Amino acid sequence: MKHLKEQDPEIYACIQQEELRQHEKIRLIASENYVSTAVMEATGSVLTNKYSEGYVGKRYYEGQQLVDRVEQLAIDRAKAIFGADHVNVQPYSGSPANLSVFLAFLNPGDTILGMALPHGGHLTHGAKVSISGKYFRPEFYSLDKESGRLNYDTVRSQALACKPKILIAGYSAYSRILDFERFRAIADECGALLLVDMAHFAGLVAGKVHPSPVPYADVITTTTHKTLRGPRGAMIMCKAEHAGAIDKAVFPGTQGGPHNHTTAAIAVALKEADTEAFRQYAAQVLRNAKALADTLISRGYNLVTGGTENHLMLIDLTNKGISGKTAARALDEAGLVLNCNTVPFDTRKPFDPSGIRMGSAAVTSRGFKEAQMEQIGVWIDTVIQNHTDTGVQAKVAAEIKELCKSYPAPGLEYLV
Ligand code: DSN
Repeated sequence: MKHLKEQDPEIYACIQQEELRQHEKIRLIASENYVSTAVMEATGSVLTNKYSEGYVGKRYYEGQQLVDRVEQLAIDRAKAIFGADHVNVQPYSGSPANLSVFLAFLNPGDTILGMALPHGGHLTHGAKVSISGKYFRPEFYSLDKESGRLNYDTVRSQALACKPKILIAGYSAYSRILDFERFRAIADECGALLLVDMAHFAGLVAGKVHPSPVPYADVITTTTHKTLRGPRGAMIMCKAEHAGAIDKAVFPGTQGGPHNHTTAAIAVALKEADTEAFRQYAAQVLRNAKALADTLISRGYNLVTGGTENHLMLIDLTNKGISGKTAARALDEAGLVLNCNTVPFDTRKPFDPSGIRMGSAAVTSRGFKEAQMEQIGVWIDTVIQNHTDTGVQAKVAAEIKELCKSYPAPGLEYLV
């Protein structure tokens, strides 16, 4: 980055320090990952200089010879991996992707039914602070109080009562596999379209270690940067009959020109995702989550739903006498980066809730296996038990730095 270093030393210094932070801390934020150097190179390419409003073969600007090729490669690769009829690779990220789906099928005031945000749903699934909750009429299903799991009979009776135009299946903090067949049946019974937001588990679907929603959903949205390990971006997949409505809703409905550098990086990430190495990564993500979950359960931690079937764990810290925010801050000081999170039926406020959320994707990308996950569980417990002790935090941080030297993160190998 010699040009950046010369021209903008302040930003250069921030990026250098961020590289170090990502290298020497253990990143457990369930929505984060490390992209490959190839994905990073495509993201930082001249494609950022080009305007391309429109779609392949039908653009409003000239000079699209290579951009068309890039976008078609991204589409073809997504179709090959996920088996979808139609793919739009232009959404800037997950929230605009979901908004585009609403624009395609809803009028203001129409009803949508999704998982409640405090129960693990997403802001864009109808939360009242989001445009999805302001312009449409959101209804929510909750998790079962006893099991912490979805109760499909409850989802069904709510759907039959409120008759949503769109039924949403998807989450940002739920550690179980969704029953897509059941969601499909409920959507059919109440006359709704089924939207699956697979942002969190797209990489697990691509890696063939998680059921695919493609045979069941009318429309699927996903970000490309979580378990899928691509750049910040998103895709919408749908059945052929919805292709026109989706494309129109993305452009010109909610967006202008696509971010071609991101499209190229998505194409690269999808090529990587169609390899045996990626399938092994996806399988290891699951084993790693289970190893960490089992370690924490054995130390008396209360995992919502009692465990995990994906990359994600949600822990209710109420029985440990510490809030989610206090725990997350202490853990960050100790080199364990995660986020505080509401738990179902939380009595605390979202900014300082009762839980913490973790995921195993980023650590798996840097090569951690079950033994390192068990060690992470021990460190988490040690820091939480001694959360006011900065000496303990410093000691754990030093041990983590040492461990990370043996597991260079993709793209940051030069730091070891
Ligand atoms: N905010 C993301 C997450 O952390 O799960 C989802 O968009």
